[in-house]
Amino acid sequence: MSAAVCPGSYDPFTRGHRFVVEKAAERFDRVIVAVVVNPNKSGMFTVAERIAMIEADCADLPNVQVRSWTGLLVDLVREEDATTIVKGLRSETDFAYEVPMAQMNRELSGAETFFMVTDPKFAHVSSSLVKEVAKLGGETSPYLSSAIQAALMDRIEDVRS
Ligand code: COD
Repeated sequence: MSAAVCPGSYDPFTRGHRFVVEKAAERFDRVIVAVVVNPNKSGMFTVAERIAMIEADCADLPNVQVRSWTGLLVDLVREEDATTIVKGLRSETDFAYEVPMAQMNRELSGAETFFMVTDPKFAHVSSSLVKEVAKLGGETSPYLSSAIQAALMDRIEDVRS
């Protein structure tokens, strides 16, 4: 049974992230979406909130599970009995950032990283840019599910009030 881990911050989960997870779910028996906790960074959403949003967004993908992780990614890969890490690629900037991590992860544990080239319509989409657009009153529906869009607008309102 093949299993792959899709790690990320997912603050919040965008349609670009969803594209990668969906493609992975078509190709692996089991996909574990891991919200990787960065102890030095506080996000707009808590890890529990991110997990709930991703679970709702991926409810139609029965072989996708969502969980959090703190620590070395390859330890999660081992714990989940997976062999593969799946990452999304938007540009040569992502490529340059990801290749050393892929090489390190292979050296540490033998885990391979598969790269999913994103749909061109999501090539400019990142969680941080989408949050900025939302804060400044721009339209985010092309980049977020309607539930995540509503959660983001609520959070922005909470922070303002
Ligand atoms: N289209 C397609 N893919 C996308 C898009 C998009 N529009 N946006 C983002 N992605 C991809 C990213 O390239 C990434 O692969 C993934 O989706 C998650 O993206 P983000 O932005 O939510 O998450 P990042 O980039 O902040 O997450 C970084 C990780 C936590 C995945 C990374 O730091 C990591 O692997 N950490 C593990 C720590 C570790 O083990 N380190 C030591 C060995 S390297």
